[in-house]
Amino acid sequence: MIELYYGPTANGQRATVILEESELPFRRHPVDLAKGEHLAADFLALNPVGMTPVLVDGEGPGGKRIVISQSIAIMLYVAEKAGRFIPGDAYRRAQMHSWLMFVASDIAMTSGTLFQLTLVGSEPSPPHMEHFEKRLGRFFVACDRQLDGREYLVDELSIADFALFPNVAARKVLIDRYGPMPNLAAWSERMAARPGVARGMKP
Ligand SMILES: N[C@@H](CCC(=O)N[C@@H](CS)C(=O)NCC(=O)O)C(=O)O
Repeated sequence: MIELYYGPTANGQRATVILEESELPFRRHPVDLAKGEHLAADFLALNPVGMTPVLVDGEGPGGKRIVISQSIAIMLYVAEKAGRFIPGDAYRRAQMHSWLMFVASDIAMTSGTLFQLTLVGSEPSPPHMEHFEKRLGRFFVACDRQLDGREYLVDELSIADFALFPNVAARKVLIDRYGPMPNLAAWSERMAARPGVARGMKP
């Protein structure tokens, strides 16, 4: 059985969305970040970095228990195990990896920085917030262009779409502020309408 330790954030949602969509059985273990549960000894034993999400599969490759952190690595693991959402075609697969890295290192990072700024000082600094919001807006415009004439980022539905969705859902306001982004807005509605995505987005 797969056990998932997660917080109700975009990183956690990436894991719950791919698990719900893959239809593999799993058990949810919410981790209360506000209470510091991610820094408790039992959680640090799973991930010494003290970050959610973490997936534990008692029946990993070769029947061995495996512990995986990093939301994108979790998505790749689950999709591979389920045999879904990873293009069979090498060209599309390479494109999917490119979008996954963009989500992980640029989109999620910038969105995470915006959240971190709200934790520093009594008021988030407006120039810093604006800088990172503009940057994220620019990244969303790139996604909108990629989706022009396509239903999904690499033409077929893949984990790149599931990886991106939680960040777009969390920062929807930027679509209008730095848009118009009609392709990204329509894609977002298509993604939100999927029952697996809807279940995965619930805390
Ligand atoms: N790159 C990591 C980021 C994980 C992450 O930032 N997790 C947050 C919750 S969204 C966390 O556990 N933060 C606790 C901390 O930074 O102390 C991933 O994709 O999983």
